[in-house]
Amino acid sequence: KIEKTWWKEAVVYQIYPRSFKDSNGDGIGDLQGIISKLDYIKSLGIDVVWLNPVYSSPNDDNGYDISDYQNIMSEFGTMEDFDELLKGMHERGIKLVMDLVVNHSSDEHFWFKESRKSRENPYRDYYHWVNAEDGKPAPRWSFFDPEGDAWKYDEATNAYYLHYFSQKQPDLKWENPKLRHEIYDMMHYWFKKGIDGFRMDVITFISKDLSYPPIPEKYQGKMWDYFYASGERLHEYLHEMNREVLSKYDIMSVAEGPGTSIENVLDFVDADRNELNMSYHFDHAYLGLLPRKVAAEEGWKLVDLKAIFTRWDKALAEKGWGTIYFGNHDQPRMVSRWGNDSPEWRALSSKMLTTFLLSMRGTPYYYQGDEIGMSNIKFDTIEDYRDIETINWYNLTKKEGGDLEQFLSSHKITARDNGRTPIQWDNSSNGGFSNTTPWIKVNPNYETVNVANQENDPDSVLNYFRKITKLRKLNPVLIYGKYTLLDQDNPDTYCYTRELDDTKVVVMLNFKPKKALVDLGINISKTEILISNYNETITQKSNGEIVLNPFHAVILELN
Ligand code: TEU
Ligand code: CA
Repeated sequence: KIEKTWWKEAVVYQIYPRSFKDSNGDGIGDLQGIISKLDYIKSLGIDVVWLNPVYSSPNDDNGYDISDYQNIMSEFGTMEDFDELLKGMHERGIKLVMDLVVNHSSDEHFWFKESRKSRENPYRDYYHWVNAEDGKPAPRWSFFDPEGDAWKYDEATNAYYLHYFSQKQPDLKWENPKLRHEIYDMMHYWFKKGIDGFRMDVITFISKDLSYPPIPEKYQGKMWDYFYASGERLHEYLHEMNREVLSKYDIMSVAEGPGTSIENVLDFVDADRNELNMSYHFDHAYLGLLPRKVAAEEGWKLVDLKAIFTRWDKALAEKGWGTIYFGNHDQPRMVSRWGNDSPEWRALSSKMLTTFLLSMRGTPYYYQGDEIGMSNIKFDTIEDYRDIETINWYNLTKKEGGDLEQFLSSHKITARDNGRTPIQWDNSSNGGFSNTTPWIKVNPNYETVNVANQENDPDSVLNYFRKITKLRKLNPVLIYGKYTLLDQDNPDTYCYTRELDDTKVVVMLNFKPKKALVDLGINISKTEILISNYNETITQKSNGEIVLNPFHAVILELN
């Protein structure tokens, strides 16, 4: 029933260019830096690179505020560099997926500069404006502007414009067909250059109710995502985008889907709807956190994590296709959030988490640096932060006389900058990322956690990742196999089977730094170890219980 395609079989590796590799000594990662590492990227055994935005941008939100969709950000290089990068990837059999950021543009985009000039300007209707004399619209939540709301007063035309994110990220008005067709033309431009798909930034937010009603009671205080993602013309636009653009190329599309749920996900990814291929949700990302990650609560429980992934697998078991991720540029490092980043357990729990990501059903999205077990930098002062989200929320907390100590300590767990520190290539200064002071501090553990000292260590996190990407490719059961959760109430372990035709494997993961016992009704002597993060056989007690070591990860094939 599930149709086989390349993007279902792919492992996606996300590159955040600003922090990947600096080639010209300005402390900022760039395209030539990525080009210099293409053989390393190839060595990982991944199939697709998702590249965060590299378009012209004032970098108010590190490239998610685009001022020219068809030019390369000067800090990252030139269009010639881009063409060289794309060619270098394709020569190595690696596909390139770009970031499509069209819920909003930069306020420095030509369109917005025109739009704000006058109420009669031909570009006026490319954005959401409400004239002041009609009264300020009901407040909307702004992710990055907690002081105000998402409506910003603009003197020039005595009107308010809408920005769900920063004040420099005005929302585009998809209700205007002229705007939609400008976007489609831009997408064609990139597809004609040969890119292989788009990751679509907050694409769920693009449809708005132009009466701009107050946020309904049922959404108050919850994740605003669900309200912003409830626009009634959303699927009309996605279907049109598919008809006008996506359907014309052999490409993949993945929605970054705040506000998607197991109830509505098939509306986006059921192939029969001719909209998008995949989407990613946030149900686990906020597990144990207050809304918008502004503070960490009591933490999370493994049984809840297991329930979330099992629910999502069920929702996509017959139709559509899912994504599996822990890390990205908006998340803290996975080993700090879900594993244990102490020197004793960092490598082992990184391999355990990697085993999960590469043995689930759905395309894995794997974040740069997780393949060597990079961990949260845990900044002590606000001056070290670069992320507009953290800085603006800190300033609000300060203005309101809030607890700044608590703010900083919770952000050591949750802040996005934890995942944005430079890749640690070797133990030279700045971790080999740059020969000058980087735009953001390098994690001081670069002297021990780096690519160079893992390259030739057969037991390193890096070589474990290389092993398991290969294993996944050789075992379609890990890609297309039916997923069944086992032992669901076990608070310490996550065990499941994958079955395809007459092949059956069992995955056993211990999420804790202590031994665990699991009774899965499996006779170890009738199995073969496909991969394990311990170089030893599995112990099974006479009563059938299997002993898992701390942070043990093992995939067994049942004979
Ligand atoms: O993130 C969208 C999103 O859901 C954000 O609210 C994100 O979850 C939050 O900032 C995490 O604390 C996308 C991009 O991935 C993000 O980097 C951009 O900042 C944002 O859209 C605006 O473009
Ligand atoms: Ca640079």
